[in-house]
Amino acid sequence: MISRQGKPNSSALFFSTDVGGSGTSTDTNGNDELVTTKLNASGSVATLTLNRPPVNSLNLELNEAISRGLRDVRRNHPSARALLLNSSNPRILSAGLDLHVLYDPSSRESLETFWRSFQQVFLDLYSYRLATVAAIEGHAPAGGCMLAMACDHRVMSSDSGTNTIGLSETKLGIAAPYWMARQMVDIVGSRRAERSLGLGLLYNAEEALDVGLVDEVVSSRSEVMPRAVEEAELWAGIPAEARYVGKMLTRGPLVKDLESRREEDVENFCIFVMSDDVQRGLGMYLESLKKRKK
Ligand code: CO8
Repeated sequence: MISRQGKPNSSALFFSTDVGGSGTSTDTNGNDELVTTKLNASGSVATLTLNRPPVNSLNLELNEAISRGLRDVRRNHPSARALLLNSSNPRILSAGLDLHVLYDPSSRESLETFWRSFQQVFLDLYSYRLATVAAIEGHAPAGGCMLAMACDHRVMSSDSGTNTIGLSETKLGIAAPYWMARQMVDIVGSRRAERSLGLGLLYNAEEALDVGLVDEVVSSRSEVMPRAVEEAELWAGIPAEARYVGKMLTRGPLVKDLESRREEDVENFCIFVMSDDVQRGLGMYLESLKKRKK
C-alpha cells in the first residue's frame, strides 16, 4: 500500500479496515440528522456527536451514520488528528442496541444487516486512524459501553448517575459477542472482565475508574468536554503514523480476527437472538422499561 505522499504506508502491515473512503453527507461538515461532525478552532480535533433521541439506541440507521461520520471526518477535515465522541444528550452517551430491532424482528435478513452494521461501527471506531476520546457525560450500558471502550481514552463525569457504564446485557439474557468481551478483558483484565460480564455489572463513574474501565473522572458533566478536548489535543500532538502503528500493535489482532469471522459471528448472533428464550426475555425487558416510566 502506498500513501498519498508516495511513501510506503507502514500501517498497512497491521491494518486492513480503512474508513477513509467516500460517503454520503448532507452538508459540508458531513452532517446528517443522526450524527453531526465538526472541527475545533485549532483544526486538530474533530467531534462526532450522536443524535438519535431519546437515548441514542443503536439501530441500523444510527450505526450507518456513525461509520459514515467517521469517514466524513477524515475526508472533510484532513487536519484533524484526534476525534471526540460525545452525545447531544448529556444524560446518555448511548443506551446500547435498539432493543426494538432485536425483539420480534421482521426477518432474519434484517437482523443480519443490522448486526453487520454494528460490527462495522466497532471495526471503524476501534481501528480509527485518528486518536479517539470518549466524552461520557451520562449512561453508556452494553453497546454504549462498546463505543466508549473502542476509543483510546475515556473521560467520565461523576454526576453521570448510578449504574451507568458496563456490559450489562447478561442481565437481559443476552450475551455480549466475543469481540466486545475481548475489549473488556483488554481494558480491565481477565478476572474483572469475568465478574463484570458474568454479573452484567453496571458501574458508576468512580467504580468504573476503580476497575480501569474509564481513564479519568471529572466532577461534573460540564467538565467532561473541556477535559476531553485537552486530552485529545495531547494525543493530536503525537506523530500520527507512529501513534497509529502503536494502536494497531495492540488492536490489530482483534480487528483481523473479527474480519475473518464476520459471517460466523452474524450467524451466532441471529441464532441466539431468535431463540424463544431470548425473545421472551427481550419482550419482558422492553415492558419493564415502559413500566419504569409510570
Ligand atoms: N432500545 C430501545 N429503546 C430503548 C432503549 C434501548 N436500548 N433504552 C431505552 N429505550 C427507550 C425506553 O423504552 C423509552 O421509550 P418510551 O419513551 O417509548 O417509553 C425511551 O427510550 C426513554 O427511556 P427511559 O425513559 O428509560 O430514559 P431514561 O433517561 O430514564 O434512562 C437509560 C436512560 C438509563 C439508558 C435507560 O433507558 C436504560 O437503562 N435503557 C436500557 C439500556 C439497556 O439495557 N441497553 C442494552 C441494550 S442491548 C446491547 O446493547 C447488547 C450489545 C450486545 C448484544 C449481543 C446480542 C447477542
